[in-house]
Amino acid sequence: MRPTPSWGPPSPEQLGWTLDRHIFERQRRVQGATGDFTGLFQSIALAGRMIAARVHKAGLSDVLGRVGATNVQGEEVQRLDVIANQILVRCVEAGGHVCVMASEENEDIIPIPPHFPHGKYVLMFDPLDGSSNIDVCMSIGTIFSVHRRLSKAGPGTREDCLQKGTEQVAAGYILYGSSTVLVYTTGQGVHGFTLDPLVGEFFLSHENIRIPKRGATYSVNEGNTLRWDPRVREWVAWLKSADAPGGQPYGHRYIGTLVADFHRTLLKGGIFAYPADDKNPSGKLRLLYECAPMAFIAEAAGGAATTGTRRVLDIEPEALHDRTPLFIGSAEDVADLERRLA
Ligand code: P6P
Repeated sequence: MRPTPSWGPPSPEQLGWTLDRHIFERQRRVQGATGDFTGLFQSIALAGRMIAARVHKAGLSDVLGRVGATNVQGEEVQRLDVIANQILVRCVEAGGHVCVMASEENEDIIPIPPHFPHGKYVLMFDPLDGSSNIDVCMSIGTIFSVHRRLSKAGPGTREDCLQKGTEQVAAGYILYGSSTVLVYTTGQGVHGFTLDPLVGEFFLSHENIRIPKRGATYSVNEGNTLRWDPRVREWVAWLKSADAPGGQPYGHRYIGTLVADFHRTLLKGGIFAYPADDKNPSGKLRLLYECAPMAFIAEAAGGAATTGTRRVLDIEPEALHDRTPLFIGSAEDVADLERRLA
């Protein structure tokens, strides 16, 4: 064992505490684990590294693409979210860990090609959330949700995808920001890993994340104020007043990428909201691959997630692209909102 360096406890890198090692340790503790979940997670992490590499040179590929419909490599310049979608599908479909996938980019379910084995899991994802922010070099992210299949064998079905959020086996996101961070939970603890692009590995950087019981920041697109339910308008006005919890107005932060706004809320506390409005009466954000995975993470970190009147994880999905209003973050901040909308 190498001596602990005199300047302090060894960093995760020094301990080689990578995502792979973390997942293997978890597998060792799970009775009867087959390694299927570990394999799926490794495929997702590989896709995350490949997407990160493309996201962090997005402007360049766009410049290259300006010479015409194809870039200097002769590839057709595609939208980055289409590329991210293809990367995730290709990395996962061959592994034999899933029986079906669903994506924000695909109208219907994504079947596993018949020549690949069909596994026991279901993977749903938003391959590049916030992609409108790519052009202005703002943070974007990938969100994923894992369920166990309900069908017995063979190709997975749409019903395998339409499960309540409480049934998730795992949920997570990859934030492509000033650094690339992968955050995931299997329901017991929330852990964050930061990509070292030189090593090509995710290293444990945020062990057992707990969201503060209350924060001092709210995150919502105030441009929609006139379209909200009046009680939502009153709630936001209250947060901005001297009567706000703690006796001083909350700060306002809004990036416009759910993954980024949620990650800040998870680490610092406070509340993120995308309420229903008269343009989006069911809300804008999608249930299966945006709100349910974020709600699973928030609750595993000691926070909460509501539509305003009910727990997000209790919603029975009816269709792949169902939308829902979302208020998510510190337990006490969410409870304040629920009291106002009850
Ligand atoms: P608005 C990005 O387009 C997204 O789907 C989420 O990532 C984000 O939270 C929301 O929409 C932003 O929506 O209407 O404020 O631009």
